[in-house]
Amino acid sequence: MHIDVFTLIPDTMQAYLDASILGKAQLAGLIGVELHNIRDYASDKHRTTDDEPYGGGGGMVMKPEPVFAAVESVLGEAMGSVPVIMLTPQGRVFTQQVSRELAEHPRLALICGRYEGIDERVREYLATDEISIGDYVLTGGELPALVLIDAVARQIPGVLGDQCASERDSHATGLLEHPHYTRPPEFRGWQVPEVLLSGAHARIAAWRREQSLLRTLHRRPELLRLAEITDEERKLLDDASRDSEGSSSA
Ligand code: 4GT
Repeated sequence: MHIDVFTLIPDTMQAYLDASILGKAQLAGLIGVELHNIRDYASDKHRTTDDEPYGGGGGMVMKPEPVFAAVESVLGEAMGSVPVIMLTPQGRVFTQQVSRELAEHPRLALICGRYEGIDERVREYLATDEISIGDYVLTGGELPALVLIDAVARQIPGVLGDQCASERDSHATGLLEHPHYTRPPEFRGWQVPEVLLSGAHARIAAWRREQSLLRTLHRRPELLRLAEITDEERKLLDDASRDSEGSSSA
């Protein structure tokens, strides 16, 4: 998977991309992330990338020419076959499902806005997709781009040490994850659940599944509509909802 990122502040993204799992994935050739400074594609002598909004109202808007020049020059012949994704609060909301869809592509291009945003013609005539990471406003699209890259990269086989790790995750199953524990077995008087120390693999799997189901019921019940649940599990959840009616312990 190759990802081209277009931004005015490439340096801010480099450290995160080069650390830990993403850094190793790049060294292993499993992903390649190239950061392109939009300012390098501004053609006037001051290399201007922003200007005042038509119609007034204050703030600055990113000019279209350097963004078009950057994306067209980097993608070249690949224009038209590579998704050009703008990160914007107005885009479709990023989910595990969207990250799985994007991970199918061999190459992606990401455009990060700053200031008040980017000239509308970039959205209309250059971008092929618009993605938001959630309903809040940030100072730029760089953090959303990193979020997208991180979520997509960890679906690529080999990026996580454990081949199946990304399939067990919260949300991958449609449910929240079970709790995790490690040594010591007692910390400040707080015990690790006995079943996890038992070595009984089937009991452990059953306990984890039940914890996942109950956590999802209590914290994110709306997720249960789409989750794959057996009839027996459905009954467990119905009983649990009935038991907790009026109370609130999660
Ligand atoms: C939030 C998101 C995003 C911003 C999000 C253009 C100028 C947009 C600043 C940018 N804020 N981008 N992608 N929720 N801010 O994904």
